[in-house]
Amino acid sequence: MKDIMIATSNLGKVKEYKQLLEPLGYTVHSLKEIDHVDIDENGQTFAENALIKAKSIKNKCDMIVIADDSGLEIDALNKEPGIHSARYLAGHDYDYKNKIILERMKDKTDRRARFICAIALIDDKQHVFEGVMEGTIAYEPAGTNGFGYDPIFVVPQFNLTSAQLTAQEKNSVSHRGQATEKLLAYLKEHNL
Ligand code: ITT
Repeated sequence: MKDIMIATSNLGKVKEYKQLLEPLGYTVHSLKEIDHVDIDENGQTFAENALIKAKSIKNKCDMIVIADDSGLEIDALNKEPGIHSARYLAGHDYDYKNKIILERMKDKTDRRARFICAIALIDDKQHVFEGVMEGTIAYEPAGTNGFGYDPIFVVPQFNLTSAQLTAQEKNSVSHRGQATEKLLAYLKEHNL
């Protein structure tokens, strides 16, 4: 087994990386296994923030370290919450955050939105692997799978919210699934 540290405290992400990487022979570790590190995510893009997280953890453990910065962009809300997806309406749970987004979207006919994921990996160079899942914002929340904004994001291939998809279905089309495919191609090419 090869070990890989995902520099995240988000349990939803950890679960998805386990589903994506463990069948391929990687043991997935996360920040709960190491001492707390303060990370200032002050980048302007998903890629910059992913690199900031990966760099902060890189020397704290002796294995491949990757970091994931991701979020939801909604066209009718000027691409909000975007890189602020985790901090949006800070202190509230996702039932509330999703409710507020649906209220803000009440009269919007342009429902286009996308999930974006940037995975950073640092070896002798810096690498960022990106994935995007295009979709629309639902009118009502639906589904209990996944995490975060999944209940309000409709995936066109299934005509269901990503919270109504099985893990396998979501990973087959998701931003994280696509970025992970690119990461895996790199790891394979470099025998990592
Ligand atoms: P780490 O920085 O510790 O990885 P975080 O949750 O703070 O955890 P981000 O800054 O990358 O991570 O914020 C990502 C947010 O975007 C996440 O908290 C969700 O609200 C949302 N998000 C990202 N991917 C998602 C997905 O697949 N499904 C639903 N929501 C997602």
